[in-house]
Amino acid sequence: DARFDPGQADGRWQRAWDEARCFEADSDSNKPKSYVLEMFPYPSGRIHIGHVRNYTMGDVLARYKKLRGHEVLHPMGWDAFGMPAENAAMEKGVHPGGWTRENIANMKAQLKRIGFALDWSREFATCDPEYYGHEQALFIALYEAGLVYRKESEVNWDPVDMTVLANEQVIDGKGWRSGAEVEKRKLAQWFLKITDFAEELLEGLGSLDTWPDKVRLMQENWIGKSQGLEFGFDLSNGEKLPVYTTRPDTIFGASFVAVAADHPVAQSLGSDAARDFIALCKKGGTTAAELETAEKLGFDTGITAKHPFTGADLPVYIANFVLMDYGTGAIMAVPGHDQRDFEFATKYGLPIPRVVAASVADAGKPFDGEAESGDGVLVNSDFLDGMDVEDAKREIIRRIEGQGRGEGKTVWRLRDWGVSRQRYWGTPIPFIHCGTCGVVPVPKEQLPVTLPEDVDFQTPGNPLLRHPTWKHTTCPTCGGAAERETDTLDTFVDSSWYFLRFASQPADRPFDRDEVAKWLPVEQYIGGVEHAILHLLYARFWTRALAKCGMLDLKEPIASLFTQGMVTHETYSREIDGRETYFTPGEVERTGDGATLKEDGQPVEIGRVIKMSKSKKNVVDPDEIIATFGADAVRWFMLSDSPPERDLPWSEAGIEGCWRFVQRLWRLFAQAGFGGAGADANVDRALDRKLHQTIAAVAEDIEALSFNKAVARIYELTGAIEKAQASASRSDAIRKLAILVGPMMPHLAEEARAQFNLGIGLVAQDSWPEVDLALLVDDEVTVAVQHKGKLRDTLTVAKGLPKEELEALALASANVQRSIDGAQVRKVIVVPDRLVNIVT
Ligand code: ANZ
Ligand code: ZN
Repeated sequence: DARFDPGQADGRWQRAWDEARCFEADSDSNKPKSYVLEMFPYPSGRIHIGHVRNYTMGDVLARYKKLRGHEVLHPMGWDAFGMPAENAAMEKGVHPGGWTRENIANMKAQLKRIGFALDWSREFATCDPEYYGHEQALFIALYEAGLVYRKESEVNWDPVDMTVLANEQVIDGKGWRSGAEVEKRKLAQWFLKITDFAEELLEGLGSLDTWPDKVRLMQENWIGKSQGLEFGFDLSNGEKLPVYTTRPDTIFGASFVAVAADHPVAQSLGSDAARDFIALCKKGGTTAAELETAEKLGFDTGITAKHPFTGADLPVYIANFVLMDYGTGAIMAVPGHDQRDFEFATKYGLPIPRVVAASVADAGKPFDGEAESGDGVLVNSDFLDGMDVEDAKREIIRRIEGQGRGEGKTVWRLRDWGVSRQRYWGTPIPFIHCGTCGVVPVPKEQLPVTLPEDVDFQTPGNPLLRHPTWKHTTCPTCGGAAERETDTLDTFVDSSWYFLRFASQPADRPFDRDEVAKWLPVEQYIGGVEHAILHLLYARFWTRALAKCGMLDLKEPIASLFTQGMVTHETYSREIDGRETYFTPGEVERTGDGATLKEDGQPVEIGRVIKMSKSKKNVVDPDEIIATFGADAVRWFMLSDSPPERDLPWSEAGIEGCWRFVQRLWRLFAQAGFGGAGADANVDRALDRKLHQTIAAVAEDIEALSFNKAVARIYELTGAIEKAQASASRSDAIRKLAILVGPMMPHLAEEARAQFNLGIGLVAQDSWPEVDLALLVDDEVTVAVQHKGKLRDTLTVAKGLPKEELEALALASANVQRSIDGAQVRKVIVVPDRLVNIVT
């Protein structure tokens, strides 16, 4: 055919790969193994363009590794539990399970249409009872290892919906759905002891040198190891108040002391005013970030604290920016050098002494509207004056320890992981509460504890708690009446071990340790940077925790991580009735540097180029563009132009260009049969060299995930082949080009091979072309060989080849031999890099 028709070809080859079971991974294979994984999607309903980019990258790598003779594991599944399914249930009256299954079916069909080389035989959804049953077994194993516990903890409580809210569901202190003022409540919650692994998780980052630096830094900050001092103030009421500081050097700059609203010192105050203030503090958000930005509020307790060196009486405040669960829940406040303290002191008219300055001469310099948290020398600090910050820290710690008043201490920002969710659509926490025996794990043979099907979402609260029968059971220990735990697990638990289950799927256990060892660690993990902290830290923690339980021989689950950029597009909007209304790219006509709405021809505003999102309508639908341009043009676009870690601006012109390139390649593939006439025309050394250099370079680029560079090289090679005269080299280059583009444009490659006889069998199961190393040398020269004053042959040789070798090559030439025709060679004149003249 004159044109490549993806409408025909795409489906044909997708079926052919399925039938040949091309992409099913064999754990018992002797080949080197490659585990290529992209973050599995949440089945929201449709694949979006960000998924397409993410999975295309992984797919190119997986297909390439297969061509390199690796046994490749490239699985796909569904992160299927979570809130959106329950929201759909509440809004549309559908069952979360049915909604989720339908979405999975749709999205799987979409992924298939893009031709991803996935091992669908290993597919699972985290909402499969089989999967979450194994998860329950793992949770119990961690419990038995002492890594799971229950504790009273504060939650966001929506008094109207009668439900616990996640932090993201609290908007300006109000429930996102009910709009009611959110309260803080104490509830018994399940926790995983990630803090036991804080040191390991921090140290382990050092070995992850192929992870992006920014991700490692984010995890480091999240774990937040700080070296400081804990010491006690003597209070005017006779009690001792321990505080924690990471800047003991600034102790002479402390002008007040502050405690959290939950602190015993605050709680013990009897006055109404104190109680009102504490209630006020409870209203705001609880996260450190919220506290950072919220207005600083304080309440003077009337108590004072004696400064350990100056003897001054410092006022003790309750302050809303002090957290109860960090350090000791109390601080020495140094307004000159801590911004939160600065804002507080400014508001309440407290002194702001300077104790650190650029030099001793600057001791009296006023502050410029904000705290100075930087380095310098100590001033106005008695025996510390003139010291640098580090020396002063050591000196204060030494003196405080000497007084027996406190000691140097390491404090971690990392908290234990609260995994309780008062929700239906999650993994039931496999425990039973018995009045006699307490909290008892569900016996292994009773797993999985499955979710009841008949649930009601029209009444607020947790459907599991309300269910008439589900929670009633008998105690596995004493046989008495008992109740099931009605909390379900945070969905981040589901994604903390799914990569193990992909590698090994025994029916009776979560995974097989030896089989996991064959595949893990994941050779290349690809996903969004939004998972830089939680998901990736939890996955690392689970791996270490399971290893500690003796279930795994693995420290780090992911050898190499790559975080891809987003797909972006400008936005189109217009103000209608005072509200910004957005339009899709399809509804808009671009006119030079402006844009109009197709419907009414009136201008619309062109907004910034931002991540594609439904709310801003700046989206393209993968199905639509695949229907128009075929999977390969879309895949090619996803890899072209932008480095993969950068954002990729979607453009109509760009995808059209990709479509044209697909057709251009098709026309070129059609020419593979034209070998060129005559022995002399058969070799095109320049093209050979270009081909082999490209084979080597594309391989390097794909291994480095520099897909845009690989794309550029393929454009170059294509141009070179098009320009070359017909020759055996040219035919060879065309055949090999079909393999080179195979990982990126797999349908085109297969269809061209089949139609134009470019090789045997499926491209997907072929081998990456061998590189002829001799052809990689770029500094080659063409040397003319003369006999009887006439040009008989040309030799392409490495520059600077010694005379004797040139002479030997020249005499070995078939053309030269024919010309000499048996005559006696009397003399050979060699001009290196240029000429060989043979005299007979
Ligand atoms: C005095 C000081 C002076 C502080 C100064 C900082 C700068 P990082 O380093 O992030 O761990 N802090 C201690 N416990 C707190 C709590 N429960 N709630 C809110 N803030 C608390 O932060 C440690 C610093 O945060 C500590 O060092 C303390 O303020 C404050 F120039 O003490 B600092
Ligand atoms: Zn019991």
